[in-house]
Amino acid sequence: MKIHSASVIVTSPGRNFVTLKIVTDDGVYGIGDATLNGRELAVASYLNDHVIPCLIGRDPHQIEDIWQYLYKGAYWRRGPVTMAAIAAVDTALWDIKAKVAGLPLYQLLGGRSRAGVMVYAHANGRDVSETLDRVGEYIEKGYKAIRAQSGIPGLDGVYGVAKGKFYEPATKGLPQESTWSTERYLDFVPTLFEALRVKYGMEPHLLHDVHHRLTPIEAARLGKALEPYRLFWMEDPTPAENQEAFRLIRQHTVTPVAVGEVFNTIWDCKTLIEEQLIDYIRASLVHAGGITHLRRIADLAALYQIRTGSHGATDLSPVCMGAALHFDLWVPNFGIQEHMAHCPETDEVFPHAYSFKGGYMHPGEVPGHGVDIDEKLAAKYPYNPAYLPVARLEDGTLWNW
Ligand code: GCO
Ligand code: MG
Repeated sequence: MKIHSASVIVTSPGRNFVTLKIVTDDGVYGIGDATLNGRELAVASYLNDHVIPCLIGRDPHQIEDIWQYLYKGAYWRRGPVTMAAIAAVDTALWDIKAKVAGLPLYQLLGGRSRAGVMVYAHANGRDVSETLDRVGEYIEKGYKAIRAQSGIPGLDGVYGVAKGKFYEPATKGLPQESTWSTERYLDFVPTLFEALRVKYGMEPHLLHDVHHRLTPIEAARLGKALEPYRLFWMEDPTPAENQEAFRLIRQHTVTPVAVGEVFNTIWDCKTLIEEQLIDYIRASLVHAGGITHLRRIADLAALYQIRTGSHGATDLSPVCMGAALHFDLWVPNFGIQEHMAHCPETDEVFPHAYSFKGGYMHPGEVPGHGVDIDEKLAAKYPYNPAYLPVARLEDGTLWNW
């Protein structure tokens, strides 16, 4: 069996997605997600101009060798563009292998380790009372775990809070600017979680995303202040380029910490894992080199009782979601999977076998990863350039969004 051809499909059914399709000489095909929010065409070009020519004629079953060839063979290692491209190839090849075997992908990884994959939903509101309502709606729908974000008094346009009904941070045109104040945020967040625990009790798992906004000592303070509300996790409390920074957070709080949605390789989390500075590793299949590399990260994390909590925002396509659910069903040190529902247009372009029931998702039993792309429909949604916002402090200093 040989790789006969490969193509990149860029489509925007509600938001932009980049999808790689690899076709074999037997006519079997696999697809992989290569979406990098706000930098989509860089990955499309990397694939079209530099990766696809190297794939033609190779044996699609040699997933590991192809991974190493694209990683080591480029000489220039790591980085989000490279790793998203490698991930797309890897995911498409696992899809092909599983289709040829006639098995759902999780069976090739070692079979299922659990009955279903616990997912967390996103509840957000302009103020505490709206966030309380949204959390209540997700509890009604059966979710066991809910991430809560809220507008902050005195700030407009806070991370994670929708302007309309549907939260999507990337917007058309140049990046939007928002104002950030750590002082206002730190005073406010514990009041949100206090109100949530008063209203819903201790049972639902509650999560919160700090979105890289704090310094280590501020993150330590927040973690400590949130301890009475027993968060499932506090996410991205400070930027993680400096992994050692998390030592300081750990000295002060037992609130569990989750990091990694912007990581690309095992090197980004080596210290965090080996020194047990985090509790959940959030690397995603699409931005951290596909199943082949994510498995390596998860295995390292397992040595230290760190569990997975893969990124699953709407800027990861249903292809990533489907493949991630196979991974989650297998991975022994699974923690939780993020689930931010896609809009109906996206779901139509990417028909999928995965489903949700009672707080858990399942990848389905069809051979492969169970997600397809309707190319005719995809062509009706041309690329629509959009950027993520930036944040500035009240005095105008550029901050972390
Ligand atoms: C999350 C993330 C997202 C990111 C988005 C950036 O935890 O889901 O923080 O909301 O902001 O993926 O493109
Ligand atoms: Mg996040």
